[in-house]
Amino acid sequence: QSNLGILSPDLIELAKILLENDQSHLFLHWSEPRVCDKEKLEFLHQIGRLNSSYPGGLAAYIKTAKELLADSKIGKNPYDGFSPSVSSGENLTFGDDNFIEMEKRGVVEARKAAFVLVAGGLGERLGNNGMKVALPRETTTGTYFLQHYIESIVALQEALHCFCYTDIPFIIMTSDDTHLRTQYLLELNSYFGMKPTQANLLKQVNVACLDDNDARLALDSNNKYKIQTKPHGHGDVHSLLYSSGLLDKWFDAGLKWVLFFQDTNGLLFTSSLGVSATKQYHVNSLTVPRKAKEAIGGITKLTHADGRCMVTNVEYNQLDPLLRASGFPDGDINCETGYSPFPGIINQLIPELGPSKEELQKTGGAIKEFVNPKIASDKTSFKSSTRLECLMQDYPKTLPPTARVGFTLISVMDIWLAYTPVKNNPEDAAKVPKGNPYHSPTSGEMAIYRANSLEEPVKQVLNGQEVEVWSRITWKPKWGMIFSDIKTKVNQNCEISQRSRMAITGRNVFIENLSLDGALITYVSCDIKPVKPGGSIKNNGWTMETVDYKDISVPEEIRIRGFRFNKVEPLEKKFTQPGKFSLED
Ligand code: UGB
Repeated sequence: QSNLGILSPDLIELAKILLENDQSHLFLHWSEPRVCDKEKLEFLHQIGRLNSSYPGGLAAYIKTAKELLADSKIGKNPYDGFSPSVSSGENLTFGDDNFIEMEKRGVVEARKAAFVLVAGGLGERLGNNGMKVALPRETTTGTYFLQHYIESIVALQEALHCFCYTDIPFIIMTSDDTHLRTQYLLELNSYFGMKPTQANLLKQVNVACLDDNDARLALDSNNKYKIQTKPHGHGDVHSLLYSSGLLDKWFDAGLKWVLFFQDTNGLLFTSSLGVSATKQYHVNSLTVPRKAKEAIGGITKLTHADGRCMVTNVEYNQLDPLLRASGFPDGDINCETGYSPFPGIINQLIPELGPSKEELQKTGGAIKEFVNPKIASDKTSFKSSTRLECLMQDYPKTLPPTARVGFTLISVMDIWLAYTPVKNNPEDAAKVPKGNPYHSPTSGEMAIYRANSLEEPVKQVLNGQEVEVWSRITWKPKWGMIFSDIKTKVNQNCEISQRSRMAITGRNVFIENLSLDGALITYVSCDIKPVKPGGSIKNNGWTMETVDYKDISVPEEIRIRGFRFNKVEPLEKKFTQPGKFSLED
């Protein structure tokens, strides 16, 4: 009865469904016909979008919300009836024969893999003004996280060129917060050397917010013809891959693995992919030794009184209470290794494509959700609206007991390569209990140098965090991605002092008999034949100067680290010909 035009019958039907699902409050305030018609039309289109982007539509969303909110109201533990225990997986020791074998196998398997980066979060805990994949991974070369991931995939593809008939697919899940910025970063930098057709963005959309325990959808306080929305979490990546048809497309193209990773981790996947293939895991998680109560989820075997059993992530805030309630009065504590017996999840997940495609078909791409309302002092209303959320690592929770779910636990040494996330702002990082990782821009960059160096470090306090400062050695992924390759590229007679800085860019650079005390940057314009630099180099190099994170005269991406480099006297060497070179004066 208005000027709403010809409305699609689907939208009218959807409005009826909402009324049937206790959502009449969405329409009660509607003005008489022909007033605010534009707003009403926008509202109907918004509910149409919210309906079509959620597996099972808004009716399913409201139903699940009612169930989860009822459980949360009575304080029901999602793990009720389950007993936690430590599961077994594949433990790898960095650099030993098994590790080397798994890495080599992983590289070969990578020709059948698609890479998926979840990058929809803005990183509220870090509190910087941009998105995290656009931050430099380290400031010696200034390589962005996204650039590093792309260069790693391209390097892998080039190494596999005789086996790879098609490009390795790379998907980035973005959100309203990060989509345009990601697109811009890629376009501005010519996709960092990847074909634009190879990197594709999938945007996750927010879900409707909930106002109360009856799962009434929340209206925007400034616009009564708009539903409030919030992010649904990184678990959306599974439904997006499923609904976009990519899983089918990849399966038909002969791919076997999907490799999920997140925005500021190292991309250390080769060994775990080797383990997936060897052990025929349907799902494999790359895990790291985890300090008790560290703010990362733990891989846990959960056995129910009724016989059900699963190996899955238990979030850090739930693991400790679950253990205490299950006969472990001390909760989550370090064992004799100095780490919790529950390996830490770092959101690097490898599902086997075929079984995962079948499973997601059953759920329409949906994975288990949770709700976390902040209850007001009257003990019934919410402090602010809430919404359902889901985590990508909760995918195994809906798998049948027959699924082979495993994990690959890497050694302490590998943590520096695999898990150096940049999550905490300097102030919060400085408050992290002694001995636990800071997970800050400072510790993230230092960990890269730690992984690449041998010379003894010096200790330094930067932005209130005591860190080890190692020689600043970095290289491009095409120079070396796996341990056995890197080992062949540096001979035994090399020494690089703690104050030094070195960056290697070319693929076929073999460092021989090099003694460096200063700074050396090598560029190679001929990448086919070997270039062998060596000799004894001493110069004033690059100095490191402390910076306070509060000093806004310094660019944000620098001051959040607490240091910056000054190029005093570096040796920059460009090799245009193959051969042996002495870099001595
Ligand atoms: N992300 C999205 O793409 N979309 C979203 O809606 C939200 C995030 P956080 P979180 O491995 O370090 C997880 O916020 O969720 C992306 C695990 O829960 O950094 O607090 C975002 O861009 C935890 O078990 O992590 O914690 C980023 O790339 C633990 O293991 C990624 O999702 C921890 O990660 C993760 O987002 C970890």
